Amino acid sequence: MVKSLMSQRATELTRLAFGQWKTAHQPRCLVPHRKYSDGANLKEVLAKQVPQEREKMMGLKCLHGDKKLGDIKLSNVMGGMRGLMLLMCDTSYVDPNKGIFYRGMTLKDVVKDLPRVQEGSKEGTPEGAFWLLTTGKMPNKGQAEGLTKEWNKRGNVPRYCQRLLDSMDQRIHPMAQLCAASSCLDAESKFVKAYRKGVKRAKYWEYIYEDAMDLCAMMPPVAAIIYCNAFKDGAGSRELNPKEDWSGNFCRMCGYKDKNFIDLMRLYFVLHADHESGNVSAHATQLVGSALSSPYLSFSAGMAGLAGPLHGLANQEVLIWLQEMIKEIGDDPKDDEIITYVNETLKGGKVVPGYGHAVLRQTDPRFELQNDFAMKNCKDDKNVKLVTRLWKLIPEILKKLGKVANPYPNVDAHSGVLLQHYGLKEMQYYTVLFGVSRVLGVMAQTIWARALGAPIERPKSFTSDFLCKFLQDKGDDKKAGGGKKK
Ligand code: CMX
Repeated sequence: MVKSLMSQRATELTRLAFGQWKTAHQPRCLVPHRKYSDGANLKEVLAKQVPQEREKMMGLKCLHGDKKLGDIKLSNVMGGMRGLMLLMCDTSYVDPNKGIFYRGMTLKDVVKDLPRVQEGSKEGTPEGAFWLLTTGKMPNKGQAEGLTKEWNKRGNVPRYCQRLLDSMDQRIHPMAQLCAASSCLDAESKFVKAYRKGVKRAKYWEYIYEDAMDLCAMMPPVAAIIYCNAFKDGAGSRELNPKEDWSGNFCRMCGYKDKNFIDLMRLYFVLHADHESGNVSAHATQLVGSALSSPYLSFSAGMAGLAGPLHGLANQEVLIWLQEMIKEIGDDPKDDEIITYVNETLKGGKVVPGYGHAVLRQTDPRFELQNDFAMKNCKDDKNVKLVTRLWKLIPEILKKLGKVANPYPNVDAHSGVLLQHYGLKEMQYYTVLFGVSRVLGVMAQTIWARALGAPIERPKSFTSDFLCKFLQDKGDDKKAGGGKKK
């Protein structure tokens, strides 16, 4: 009797949770969440949201756990799992035509609405974007400012990590240095310490949150040390200035003071922060985090993925390709010369870097937003002009190949020339900037993954022989079944 009453109550609760979910969830992907959250402290705001989100998940699992989301074809398995609805991620969503949405807002709206915190700044802060990604609500100015202050307090890089970076042979790529720095910071992990002592699962997220906040705070100084060691003989400040924001501190530590450049970096960090959870860097971070490795280790794994030429390294590759093109046909080539050069690249078996995307099917809005910035601030720059011309020419060439799913430019096709314009010319470093930005999205995702108890990932793999036999047996069954029917 008691048992049946309890199970009745459980069903009631899940139905209730699902009722709330039905009204709250579906629009969340599509409808902007502009209402400010109550409270100045991010952790307190999240502490209120976590129980509601947990109920929603419980409702989903209990009431709909056996619903099908689609069929799996062998081509999906052999095609990098593209198109399969396999992951849940609330921080952002990529629409093939409209691009990325941060918590239901287009990037254009995010960029427009983020609070301007620093005096005279024309761009919102990445700190504000982190607030949006974690809470689902646009921060007000005080909330965004509060996060900047908190990160300035948390951002001092421990001496052992500085020593590790100082000892790096400069043949080690800046991205490999970033992975090493982030891994070694695992020694700071509050989650690891709490886990060793024994902490309830429901409380994991609170320690993960602390690690995520510390890691975000330390990212600009870590990246600045890598930059100064590699390109400025180790010169440069390693102290955070409490009066500056995340981007301002980063630029000053790297030796850049131009206010427009700091604004560019604010924009850059906001634009590159998140891109769902299926891309290589985000997924690697989530996969490793699902084993309860610390956020430092899981971020390091994500950065190892970002360092690949088909992913984040493409922004470096774009510039190398562009410079080689300029060397060969000059910085003001005729259209025909550009077309021939692009065709030569393709004939050489290479991809055109900065073009194409696994999910997007239109020009990446992140490309367009960077182009808007360029048109306002440096439209006469020769490289900027060239990038704008390529935008018109390359899609037509790629379309003719007949196999490229998205012939339009992605985020990486623009960032390099803007950085070059302001004097940050060391292209081997560009993916580190991408990584600094990406920490925001993947840490927001990690906090929620632990808050909602996402389990360890363990998809089943099969040998190719098993698959052949499985398919053959299925074919035989069909034949036999067909025979019976007749
Ligand atoms: N230039 C030439 N060929 C391209 C191409 C490009 N920019 N983009 C895709 N193709 C080719 C692919 O190589 C593939 O050819 P094969 O069948 O001969 O192997 C074919 O078109 C189909 O590929 P697709 O379905 O269009 O693209 P994928 O989802 O497989 O790959 C991506 C997506 C991004 C890896 C690919 O477009 C590419 O290599 N682009 C250039 C590198 C780049 O800019 N990467 C950055 C992406 C943004 C990011 O993740 O950071």
